[in-house]
Amino acid sequence: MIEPTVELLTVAQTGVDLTQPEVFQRVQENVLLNLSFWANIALAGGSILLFVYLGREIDDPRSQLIFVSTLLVPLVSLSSYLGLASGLTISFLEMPSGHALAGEAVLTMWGRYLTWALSTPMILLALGLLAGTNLTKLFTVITMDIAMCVTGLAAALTTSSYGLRWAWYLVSCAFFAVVLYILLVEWPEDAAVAGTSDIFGTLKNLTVVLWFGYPVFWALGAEGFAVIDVAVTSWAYSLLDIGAKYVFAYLLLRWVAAHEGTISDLTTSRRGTAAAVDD
Ligand code: RET
Repeated sequence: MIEPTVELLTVAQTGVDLTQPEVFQRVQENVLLNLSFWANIALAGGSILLFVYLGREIDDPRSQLIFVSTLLVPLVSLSSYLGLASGLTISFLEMPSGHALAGEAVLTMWGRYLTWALSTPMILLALGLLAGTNLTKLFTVITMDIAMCVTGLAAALTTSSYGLRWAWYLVSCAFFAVVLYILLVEWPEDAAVAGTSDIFGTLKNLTVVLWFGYPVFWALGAEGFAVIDVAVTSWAYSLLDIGAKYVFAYLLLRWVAAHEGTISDLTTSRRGTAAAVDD
């Protein structure tokens, strides 16, 4: 009896014109899917309180900027998951021919890709400040990252052609490659000069490994090859989010709160060198 239920909850027969209350109803009926949202809402709420506590005595302006950008990660996340849980940022989209679920309306959590365009730049801003990088690299990584999220959104929302869904996906991967280059090649050198190599290295590894998971699950999920179920994909994203956002932010803030001097020295020494000109 599992078959019809799954069918009903992930694929809607008249899906394309479902109203928001109907989408909400379907999300509620799929307990696994709904839990993947509410677990993150609870974790984001707890993280916000913990982070405010951790950052309560940070005085140095550069450390404060890292704190604010890190705090924005769970704040955006809470809003993002509320959008999904309420059905506001979910649509049932009819898949084009060539797709494994061609002609059927598939639950698409497009709100995720939209809000990543707000949360991931905050992660990168915090990491870049920690590495003591310059404005050019910060601007590059953040704009490429936003482009990655927006083209990922385009991949998920394209219903006219299966080939074009994957074309958008590849464009998004190209932007991702630039982000990876800066994370793996440019920033480790900057962090070595800044004296933040240890913590930067840990956070860089966590970020690179977990961020790779997102395009993999996009490809395996209902939006790509449809090898795995919508609720399982949603849990995969939710678990990746827990590591890439809350664990990441906790490790970073704990370090910044204990090493404010290192960050503030970085500001002072850069001011006294030609580095300011690079900015
Ligand atoms: C998509 C699909 C298209 C190809 C690529 C993707 C990459 C997504 C990434 C998302 C990271 C999200 C995070 C969110 C935290 O709030 C859009 C899935 C490359 C890397 C860390």
